[in-house]
Amino acid sequence: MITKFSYGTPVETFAVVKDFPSAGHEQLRHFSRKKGTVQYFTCMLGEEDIVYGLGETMRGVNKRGGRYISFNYDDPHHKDDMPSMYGAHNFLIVDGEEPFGAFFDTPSKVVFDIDSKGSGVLSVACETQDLRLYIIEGETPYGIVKQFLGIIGRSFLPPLWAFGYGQSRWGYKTERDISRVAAKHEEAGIPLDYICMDIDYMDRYIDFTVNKRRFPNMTGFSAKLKGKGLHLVPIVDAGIKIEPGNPVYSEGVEKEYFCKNHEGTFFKAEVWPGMTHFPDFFQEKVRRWFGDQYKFYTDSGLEGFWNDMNEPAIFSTEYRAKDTKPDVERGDVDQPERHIADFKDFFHRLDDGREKSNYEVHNLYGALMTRASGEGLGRLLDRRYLLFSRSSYIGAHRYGGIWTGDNASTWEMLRQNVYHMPSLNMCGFLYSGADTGGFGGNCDRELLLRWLAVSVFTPLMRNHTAIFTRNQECYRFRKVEDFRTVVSLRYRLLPYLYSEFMKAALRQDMLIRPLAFDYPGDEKARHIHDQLMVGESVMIAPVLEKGVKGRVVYLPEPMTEVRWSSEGFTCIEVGAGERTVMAPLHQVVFYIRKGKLVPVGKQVSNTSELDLMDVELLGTGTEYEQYADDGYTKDCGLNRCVLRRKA
Ligand code: MIG
Repeated sequence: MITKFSYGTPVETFAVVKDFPSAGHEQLRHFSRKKGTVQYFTCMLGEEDIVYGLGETMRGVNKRGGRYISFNYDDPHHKDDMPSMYGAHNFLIVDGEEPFGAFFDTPSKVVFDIDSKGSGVLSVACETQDLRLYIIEGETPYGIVKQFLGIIGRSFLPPLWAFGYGQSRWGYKTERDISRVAAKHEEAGIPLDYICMDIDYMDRYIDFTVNKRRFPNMTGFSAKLKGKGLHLVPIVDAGIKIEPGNPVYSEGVEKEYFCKNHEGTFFKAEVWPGMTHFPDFFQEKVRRWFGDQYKFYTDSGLEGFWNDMNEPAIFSTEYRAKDTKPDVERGDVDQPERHIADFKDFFHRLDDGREKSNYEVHNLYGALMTRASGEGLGRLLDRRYLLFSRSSYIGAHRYGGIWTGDNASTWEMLRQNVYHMPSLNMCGFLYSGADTGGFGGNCDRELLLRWLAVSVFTPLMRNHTAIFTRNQECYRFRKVEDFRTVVSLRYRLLPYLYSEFMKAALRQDMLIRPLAFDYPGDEKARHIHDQLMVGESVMIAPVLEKGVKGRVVYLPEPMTEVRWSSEGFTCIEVGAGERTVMAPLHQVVFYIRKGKLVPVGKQVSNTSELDLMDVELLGTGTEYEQYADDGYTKDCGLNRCVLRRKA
């Protein structure tokens, strides 16, 4: 049961696609509301309640005990107490005696205090009078999430190649750099589907340009790679360089498509290209115009993109020098204060005619960039596109995926990747993943192997790292055959992983879940967050600790333990309960639920060689409903081919 409450005149966020009549305010039962300068909602948690959700936030799967601020922000220091990440996913689920979900649908800042003081109080402070609140009641947290996913619309459907392995590094500059990455993977026998091009492919970091010296013939180059089954994925930043002669700049100025400041002139922000203007993605016509710019790339045969810097990230402005210190006097020290003034100084024209400062509608900016590019690519391409963005708001999941930004090469960040996946799934972001191996810092062999063994199971599986960090491609490390083994598992599992992703997307369900969602009533499973369910058949229990050879795994029911190594799959049946499992670096262990099957395909060097239907079956089930299609046709409904197989 879903009840909608409306307060003030809410901004259209496009998160919810279903229309509901608003209920009377007196019907709000789960929270008590206080109206002041903020809308303040509170409730009491039961001693044993778990709070799920909040998508891209730190601290783990159970959000209880922390304070989280929905205010999209570019901060690479992903510590446990970091209040804001790049996305705003304001949906939480209280798993108590009477479980319920709550979605605070507003693009303004929202502060969630989930019992941070240990007094049992959950409070939500929305910094606006205008919002919609959806309360969802149901029997179980999983049931509540499914209701929520039902009203926010279907996930974006990437092409099959987007489920392959991707290699990226900030620092690849030339056609030669990229060719070398392709050749080295081939040489090492490591499957690969795409290579990302970071900002250095551009002419002086200007969007919708290519540096001609570095890439003399992008069309020819992308065709050559495609011949080998490889895709190029360029980055696109939010800001448009101020430069006469940059046609996107000139047209944007002429048509007044850029955001203006309080003086009514175009707002200037320094980002990678120098001073830029920000497109006002809040306007339909601007979104259309921006989306159409991707033609520059699609004309060269490119079909995959990552959108960056769209919180938006700002280095400096006309009024604020780069090194301004946080404005502590304002009181709120854990806020990105030095940028607050920037965000208050540029404005958006909403489709309903109102004008709002970026600060007031901040959390929608990146999501609307994603929408603009997703819709543009939808018009430009006759096939599915790959798109993932750094900033997001619920609703953007219908147009693209997300990655979790600038993590680091640490074991803590690997664990955080595991915790993020189910929370992101609860908020609709099925196509997601972290920078495998870590963005900041230097990754070592052990961490990369363990991290790859986790990423095998996340829809976005991309190795990415920052400039000035140690090279992190698999072939840079000793005993490259171990990396080949781990990455190859991804490809052997693709018939299952792709099928499960598409089923989850088309049915508006989760792909990656906490154990508690599949084993309600199992008290032990309820508190395990370093193991995950992936699709209907698989449970993973990855090794997340340095220097260990295995771990303790909890099995809520008897399962098939599958050990993958260079020799292939070995399966044994194991009983329910706790079990110590050895998992050396060159092997990956995962579990298949009792009575379930996993189809595994043949070894390939990329998805262009993959036959989704040429599979053998692992596990103890008798039937598996496999989803398979050509991997690129847009209207999957029509190309859908559901098979039932007898073991
Ligand atoms: O200020 O384009 O999160 O993935 O490599 C840094 C360079 C800008 C941030 C992205 C990261 C990317 C980097 N970008």
